[in-house]
Amino acid sequence: MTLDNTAIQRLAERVETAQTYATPIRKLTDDYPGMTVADAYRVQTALRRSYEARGQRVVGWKAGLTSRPKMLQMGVDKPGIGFLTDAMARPENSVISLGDMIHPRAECEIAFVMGAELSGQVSRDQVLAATDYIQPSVEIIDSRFTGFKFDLESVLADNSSSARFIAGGRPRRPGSIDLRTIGTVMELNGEIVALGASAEVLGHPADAVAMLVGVLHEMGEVLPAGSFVMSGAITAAVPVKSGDSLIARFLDMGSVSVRFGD
Ligand code: OOG
Ligand code: MG
Repeated sequence: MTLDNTAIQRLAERVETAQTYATPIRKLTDDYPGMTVADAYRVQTALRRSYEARGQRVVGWKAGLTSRPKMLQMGVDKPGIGFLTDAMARPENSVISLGDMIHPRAECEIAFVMGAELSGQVSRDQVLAATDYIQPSVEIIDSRFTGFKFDLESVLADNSSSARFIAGGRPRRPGSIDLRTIGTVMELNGEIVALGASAEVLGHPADAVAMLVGVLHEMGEVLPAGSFVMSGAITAAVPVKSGDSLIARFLDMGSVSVRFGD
């Protein structure tokens, strides 16, 4: 840690303003080159507390940069986490407004709904045992940094680009399906724009949840029962614009459809 509490608070306000007004900012490390990953999570925590103080509720967490296609796309080689609030949730088959985002991109992800609390260093099997069900999901990310360009510290402070998320499709019990071999096809306006398989996510998406629980532990937090957890994009993220329709198909798990508006 290199930044004092005043700097952390100031950076959280800078990020919150960029998120609220959809105005791009320089990456935080341009002004604070000594910023560490621990500092970045302190900014993220300050941001979370601020949203909670405004009445938003944390309903889950997301892992990000957990697949090679994502790491290559963003030029970052380590995964991270972010929080999800009720204000970010959108129903499937709805029209999602993009006017309040800067440069949104869509991702196909396997989501876990937790039946039991998890904390500390946990194994893949412990994650699966604590999972009530898994479900297809789509995440809409929106980096607050100019040109969608950042480093690990900046993106973590920006809550890992979290913007919106949609759960849908057919929920499955974790024991009823091989979580490594779920094929995904993303169609944008009827064209296939991204193809993948779930093993891209750290070899097994439950390992991304284990990573996330470990990071939470370092932040002094646990993953509560009932949490909605996204394990990270399987493929590179795809830019979306008003008027687009998106269908994310998941092998043996149905699909998630949304349309985008102004
Ligand atoms: C960071 C967030 C990455 C994922 O699923 O990999 C993410 C970014 O790429 O902007 O949500
Ligand atoms: Mg994501």
